[in-house]
Amino acid sequence: MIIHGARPSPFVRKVIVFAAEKGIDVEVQPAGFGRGGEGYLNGSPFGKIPALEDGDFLLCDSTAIITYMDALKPGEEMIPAEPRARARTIWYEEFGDTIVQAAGAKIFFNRAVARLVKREPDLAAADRAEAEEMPKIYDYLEGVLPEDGWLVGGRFTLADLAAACPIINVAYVSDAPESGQWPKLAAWLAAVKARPSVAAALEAEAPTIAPMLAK
Ligand SMILES: N[C@@H](CCC(=O)N[C@@H](CS)C(=O)NCC(=O)O)C(=O)O
Repeated sequence: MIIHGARPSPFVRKVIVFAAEKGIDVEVQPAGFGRGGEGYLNGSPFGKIPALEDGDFLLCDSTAIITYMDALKPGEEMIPAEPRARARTIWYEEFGDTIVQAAGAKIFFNRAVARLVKREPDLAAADRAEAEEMPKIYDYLEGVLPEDGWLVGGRFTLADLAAACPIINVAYVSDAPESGQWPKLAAWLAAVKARPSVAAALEAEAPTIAPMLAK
């Protein structure tokens, strides 16, 4: 199975880690901004990453890809079956993909990606998102994180993975999430990053991240 995309994308990281947690082998092939292999060009009609290629089956969108993987290997590893836990897991995935990513991308894109793709960074937009949008997200997480540290069911699930992925990107270029101002958030983020599947993904993306962070 091939994942087309750039490893540091929160959506790409989400499917890479999800696959690892499900015991599904994936090969990651670089793609993005309209450039990549046939599987990406044909499988992602709007040029977004990730795209999936499984033989002759092409699919885009991280949530669709995760749904496919979960159906291939049914089990509760990442998506609980109990109705309320399952629904809350999907809420946190949606929250990560839309609310967190909408704010986080302004910070990560403008402080890390723009220069690399030869676009003019809007640093004021990044500063505004950091000062005005992200604190509401951190406050929310600080309020909902249980004492055991995981968002749903007392264990690592898609909820933690999806909500954390865009914050991991923000943390590359902003001290706030790990500053200690939101102690439960900082502890949760550290626990997510320490998860072997996530740690392996972060190690694999480090060479791609390094030039983005170079002064
Ligand atoms: N809903 C999609 C979002 C994918 C997405 O927006 N990916 C970004 C990278 S983080 C992208 O491809 N951006 C390039 C573009 O918008 O042209 C998913 O879950 O996969």
